[in-house]
Amino acid sequence: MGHYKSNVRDLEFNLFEVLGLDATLATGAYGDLDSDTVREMLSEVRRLAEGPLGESFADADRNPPVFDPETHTVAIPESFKKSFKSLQDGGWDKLGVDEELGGLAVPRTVYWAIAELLLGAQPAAFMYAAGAGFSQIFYNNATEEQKKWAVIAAERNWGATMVLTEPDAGSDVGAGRSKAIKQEDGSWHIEGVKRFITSADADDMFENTFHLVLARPEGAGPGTKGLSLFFVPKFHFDFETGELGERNGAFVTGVEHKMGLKASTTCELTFGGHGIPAKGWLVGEEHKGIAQMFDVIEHARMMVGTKAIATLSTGYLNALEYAKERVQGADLTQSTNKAAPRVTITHHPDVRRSLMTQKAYAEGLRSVYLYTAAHQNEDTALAVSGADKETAFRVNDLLLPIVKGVGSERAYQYLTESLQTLGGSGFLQDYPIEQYIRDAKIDSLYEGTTAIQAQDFFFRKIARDRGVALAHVAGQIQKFIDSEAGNGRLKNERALLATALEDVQGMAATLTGHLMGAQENPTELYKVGLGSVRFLLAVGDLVIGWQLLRNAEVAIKALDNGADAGKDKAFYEGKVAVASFFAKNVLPELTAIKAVLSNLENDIMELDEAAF
Ligand code: ST9
Ligand code: FAD
Repeated sequence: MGHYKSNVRDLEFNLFEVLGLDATLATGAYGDLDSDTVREMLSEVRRLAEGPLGESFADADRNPPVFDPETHTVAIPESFKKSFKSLQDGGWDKLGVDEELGGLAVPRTVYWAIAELLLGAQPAAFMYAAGAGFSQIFYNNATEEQKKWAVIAAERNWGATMVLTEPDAGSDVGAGRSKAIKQEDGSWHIEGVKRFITSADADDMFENTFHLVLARPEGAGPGTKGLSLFFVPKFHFDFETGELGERNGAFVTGVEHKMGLKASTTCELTFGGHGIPAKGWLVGEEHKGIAQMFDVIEHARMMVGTKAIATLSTGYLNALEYAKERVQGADLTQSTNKAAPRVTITHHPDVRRSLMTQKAYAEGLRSVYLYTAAHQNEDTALAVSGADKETAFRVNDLLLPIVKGVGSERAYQYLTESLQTLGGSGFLQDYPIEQYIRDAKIDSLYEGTTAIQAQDFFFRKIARDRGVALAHVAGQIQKFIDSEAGNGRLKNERALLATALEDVQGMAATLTGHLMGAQENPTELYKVGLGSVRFLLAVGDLVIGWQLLRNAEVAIKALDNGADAGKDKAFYEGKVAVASFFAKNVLPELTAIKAVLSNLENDIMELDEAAF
């Protein structure tokens, strides 16, 4: 058995029993795709993920890619390349892209469920395999002529990158200094140094790689709005046949040594610094770069959140397996009896508390990302929350910082509980959890740090949206609170959820008050900045608690209908227990957060830096 432990049963529960995917597929909107096919796909990807894909997980960590500055290339371990090939050979890199690009259309819920399995087993492979997805986004933004290039790139399995960051432009993408100089033939020369570029070199895994690069055309204005997006291939190619030509002037000039996710190359990429111009082609229109790049970023943020959640889930399942076997100490009620029989650690209350917390965040966040994914298609959004096309779009936008920001923060936080469950053994490389923690740390950093997610969430997704999406989600939660969900058995939990909803609404009102107050007194805005990460995490807990209770409602119905005495019964009982646990143990904490946010002061903003 490899390191990865999937939870396909829970994925199927969410897709079919909670989100009602059968009904959507029965409309024929996705061609021949039916529930059986989706189940087969999940079980095939599970075999891949638990088998060849995850096989090189530890090896590629201990023997990371090696950079050769002479040739500007990296050598990636053979074991990893074999794993990557298993993903590509299965055609999973093409899932979710248009048929024109060689893909298969599936609902986004199915896409992300499958992505969870791949990301949990070998996240770096999923990222290297993003070329077809990038081709799709390039295709959607491209001119008529460029659409053919996108098809070529997808057909020939080229790699792809997103190129924003520079040494002095990280969170502040608009500070980027890379230039684009227009040429007479209609192409552009890109000049500058980009930093931290994922997959910019990939050994021989691809014959070519195309970079989607943000650069500033000469004379363009400052900030993100002055940026344009350019298609810059590693090798030039025949625009009709795809046949490769000369080397283009974009060279990898360094590969970072990292804490984790080592199999994924993180490169410095220099444009036009080696005697060969780095030729690029403007994607679509000028000065649309940041909006076009956000088409990629939105997918990538969803990917990062799903990666983190996938890792927490396998961390929890590894911890659970260990806890069921590890014998240590006596039952607490027998602690004075020195001859009492020794028990497995699952008998200890604190281990149970820890395991149940891990289960709550892993399964709750899974439901959150799948609920979000359901708002990425018109039909599934309508079925799941009654959202029309416009509302679905806004709800997806609202929930993305929760999937990414909350998913990454909570995964990292509770993976330490997974490790703790193993005691000292958790600290060893004999078990995968220490690597999970190292590999998952990046998720709260790239694709916008948590601070950036929290500001995006409040300023853009709530204030600028005038609270429309938030009101839609709050309305769904209120509907659940007012319902008879649980047939009398979730009454207490629904009351706890009602308090949590009021707490979060109070927090939103407080922050909005500071935002309004900033019109008179600009420093009021600092208070939003001081409270925004806490607010994001609090809304995350509310949404997780609600999703877990929705799951419990479905589980109670299944139990009432006489679920199988074997595995199914235990599964459903677990759903009810975890929802109740979260409602009683986590949701009440939001009342304290609300109190903290209602007392925000600017004292630490006024403090001299020397006093820190
Ligand atoms: C990175 C990569 O970290 C890490 C991993 C790479 C892995 C690669 C593999 C990926 C696989 C997944 C892809 C598969 C694809 C599958 C497809 C299948 C079909 N939403 O607020 P303003 C836009 S990469 C949408 O004034 P500032 C919008 O156009 C590096 N759009 O911001 C807006 O104009 P308007 C990642 C948004 O103050 C304009 O930006 N780096 C959003 O100028 C300006 O907005 C980062 O993420 C949004 N949420 O700039 C940087 N927000 O307002 C983080 C903004 O008119 N920093 N726009 O609509 C930020 O996000 C900053 O807040 C900032 C600030 C740069 C936006
Ligand atoms: P900074 O922006 O310097 O942030 C430092 C700290 O200050 C953070 O805690 C941050 O939250 C805080 N901060 C900064 N600004 C604000 C603010 N306005 N308000 C509140 N707090 C703030 N980039 C790409 O373009 N393509 C890639 O493929 C890519 N892959 C990556 C892979 C890895 C392994 C890594 C490490 C990075 C990658 N990045 C990539 C870059 C990544 O997106 C940036 O590192 C990230 O956006 C943060 O930028 P920074 O590192 O410069 O940190």
